[in-house]
Amino acid sequence: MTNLPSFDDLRVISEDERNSFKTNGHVLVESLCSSTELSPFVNPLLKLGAEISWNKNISLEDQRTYDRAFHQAINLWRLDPVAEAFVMAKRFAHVAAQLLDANGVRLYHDQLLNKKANGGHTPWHQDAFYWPIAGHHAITMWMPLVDVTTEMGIVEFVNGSHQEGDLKGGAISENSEQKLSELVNEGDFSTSSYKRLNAGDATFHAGWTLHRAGSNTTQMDRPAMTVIYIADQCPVLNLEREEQHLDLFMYLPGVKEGDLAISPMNPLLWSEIKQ
Ligand SMILES: O=C(O)CCC(=O)C(=O)O
Repeated sequence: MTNLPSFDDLRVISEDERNSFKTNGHVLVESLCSSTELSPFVNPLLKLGAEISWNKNISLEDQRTYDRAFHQAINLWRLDPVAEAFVMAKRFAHVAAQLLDANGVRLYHDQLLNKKANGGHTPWHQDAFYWPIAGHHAITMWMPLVDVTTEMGIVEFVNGSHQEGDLKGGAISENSEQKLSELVNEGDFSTSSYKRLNAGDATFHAGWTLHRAGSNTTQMDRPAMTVIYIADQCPVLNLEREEQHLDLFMYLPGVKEGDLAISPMNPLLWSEIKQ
C-alpha cells in the first residue's frame, strides 16, 4: 500500500460550525482534508466503487429514480485497505463526535455515491427513515472526491428540519420527492445549497435533516464518499418500518431491538477514552 496520510490529527470545530449544526441540522466543514491528502484515496475508491456498486448494470428501462440518482457502493472499508484507511480516519470521526456531542463514535456504514454524468436528481428524503437508530444519534459526512459545482448535483438541506422528526416522505423515490417538495415549497422552511465545493470539503447532516441533490447536467461524474457515524453506546430502537429491519440486518448483524448498536461491523472510530 502506498504511503497514505494518516488523518490521525484532530480538527476542533469552531463555535460557528457547532451552532450551525445545532440550529440547521447540517454544516459545511471546509477543507476537512486537503486535495493533496485526498489524492491517493481517490482512484482506489473510484475503482472499487465501480466494481461493487450494486445498481450500475440496471438497464435504462428498468432504472428507477434511485438508480438514476447515483451508483451506490456500500461498505468499501471491508474490501480494501485504502478505503479502510479513509473510513477509519480519526479526524473525520472526531468532527462527527463533536457535532453529535458524543464521547465516541462508531461506524454505521460507508458508501460511495457516484452521480454519473447526466445522472438524475436525488429526491428529497430523510436518512433516519431507514435507520434503526434515533436520528439525533447518527450523522452523515458527505465528501466530494472531486471539485463539484451545482450543475453536478451537490447536497442541499432544509434548515432546521432535523427538529421535525419523521416528515413522512418515506423511501427515496419520486413519491418522497413529490410529498416533501410540496412541504418545502408550502412550508416556512428555508434551504441551504452550495454553488461549489472542493474535493476534501465535507458537509455533515443529522439523521432527520431533509435533503436532496440536483441532477448532474455535466459530462463529468460526481463521486462523493459518505461515512455514517453513530454515537457510541446508543441503543437500537423498537423498529416501525421494514426498511429499518433491513438496515439492522445489513449494518448491525446479530443486534436486536433495545441492544446497544455494536457489532463487528461497527468499529469504534474515535473515543475520548481511546485517545
Ligand atoms: O449524493 C447524493 O446525491 C445524496 C447524498 C445523500 O442523500 C446522503 O449522503 O445522505
